[in-house]
Amino acid sequence: MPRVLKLAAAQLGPIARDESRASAVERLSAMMRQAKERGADLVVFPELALTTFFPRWYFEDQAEIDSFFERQMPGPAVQPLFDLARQLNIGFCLGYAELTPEGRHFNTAILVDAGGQIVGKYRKIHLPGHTEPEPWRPFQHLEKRYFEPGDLGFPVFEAFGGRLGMCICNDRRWPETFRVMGLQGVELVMLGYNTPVHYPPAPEHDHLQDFHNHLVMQAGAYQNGTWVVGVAKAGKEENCDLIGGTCIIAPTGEIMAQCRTLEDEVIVHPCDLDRCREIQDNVFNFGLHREPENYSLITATKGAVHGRGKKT
Ligand code: CDT
Repeated sequence: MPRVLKLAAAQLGPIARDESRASAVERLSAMMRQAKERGADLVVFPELALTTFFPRWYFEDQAEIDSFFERQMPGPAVQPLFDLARQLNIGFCLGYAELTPEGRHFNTAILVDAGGQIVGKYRKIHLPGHTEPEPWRPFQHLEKRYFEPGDLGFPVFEAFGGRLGMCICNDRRWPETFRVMGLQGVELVMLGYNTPVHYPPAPEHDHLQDFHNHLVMQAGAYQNGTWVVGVAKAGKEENCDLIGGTCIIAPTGEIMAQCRTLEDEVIVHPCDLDRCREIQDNVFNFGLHREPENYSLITATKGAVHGRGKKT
C-alpha cells in the first residue's frame, strides 16, 4: 500500500496591520474548507499567519510588540480554526509568534493532527535581519530584535503516516536545516515564509528572489530525498512587496504544484511518501555515501575560517 499524503498548501495574500486575528482566522478557515473539499489530509499555512509581518517596523513599546504574539495556543481567536479542523477531520501546520509563560519570544510553527491536538512544534532557528533599527532601510527586518533563536532543534515527528519536520522561512536557505532533518529520515518538510522582493543590503539581487526561493527548497528536497512544501504570505503588504511562489516539491526536486497568484490560494498534491526511497536508498543513501569525519568544520565554527588548506 503506497503511503499517499494528500497535501494542501494555503498561500495567504497580504494581512494589513490593522486586520484582526478573527479576520485572518476566517481566511485560514476558508482555505482549510477548500483544502478539505479537494481531499486534503493536511493543510500548511505560512509563517506568522495570524498578523501582518510586524518585524518590518521598529516598535519601542513592548506591549505593542507583544500584541502581535500568542500567549496561548489555541487562544480564543484561533480556537475556531482548531474546531474546524476537528470537524472536517483535517490536520494543519500553522506559523505564529509565540510568547511563552516565562516571557520568551519565538517565531514558531505547530503541527496539529486531525483531532485538533498539537503533535509537533518548531521554533525558528535562523533569524534574519538586524537587532537595532536601521533608518536608511525602506522597511525594517527586526526579527533578531523581537525573537530569540529557537531552542528545539530540528525535530522530526511520526505523524500523518510519515516522518514530518518543519522549518521557517530563512531556515530554508541553510542546507544544515534540511540535512539535520534528512539524517532523521524526514519525508516531508513543511515551511512558511514572508520574503520581501526588495533586499535592502543587496538590491541588485531583487530580481532573483523567486529563483533563490525555489532553488534552496528544490535543493533541500533532492539532497535529502524528501517532499518539501513552501508556503508564502504574498503580495503587497503595507507597501512591502512579498514574493509568492508557494509550491509542493517532490523528493526528486521537481515542483509538482505551484500557486499562480499573490493572493489567498490553495494548491493540493498527492504526496507518495514512499517516493523518498528513490533518493534516500540510492544517490543519497547517507549510510553508504556520507563521509562525516570530513565535515567537522560544520559544527566547529560559526563563521568562515580561511586558508586551512595545506600548501602543496
Ligand atoms: N521571514 C524571513 O525569514 N524572511 C527572510 C527575508 C530575507 S533576509 C532579510 C527570508 O529569508 O526570506
